[in-house]
Amino acid sequence: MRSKSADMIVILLALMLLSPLAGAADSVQPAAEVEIIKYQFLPQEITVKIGDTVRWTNNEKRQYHSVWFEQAGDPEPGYIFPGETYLRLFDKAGSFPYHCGPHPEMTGIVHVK
Ligand SMILES: [Cu+2]
Repeated sequence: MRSKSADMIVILLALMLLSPLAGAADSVQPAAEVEIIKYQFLPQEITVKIGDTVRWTNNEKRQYHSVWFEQAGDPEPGYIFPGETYLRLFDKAGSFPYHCGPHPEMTGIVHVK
């Protein structure tokens, strides 16, 4: 007979394997990082390679933001709250401007080569 704690470990492992979010977060290695702080995207302009993933991190104390590639045809994404991140894969070459949904004056651009 297995102990209760052994059963618990099996259940936890099963949950980890079944969770698509856990798998995705672990497998993605961002090629570039953008910090969101004081109503700015820093750096405001970045260049990555085709196939790269960029990670935005909201480092504000209280303010939420979003990273919206509206010109690329993306639907408006959810807000990123302090401490949260947003990941986007770039699979085509080009220059992709974006802005914050709630604060359209916050802009950035990703160049993909
Ligand atoms: Cu914003």
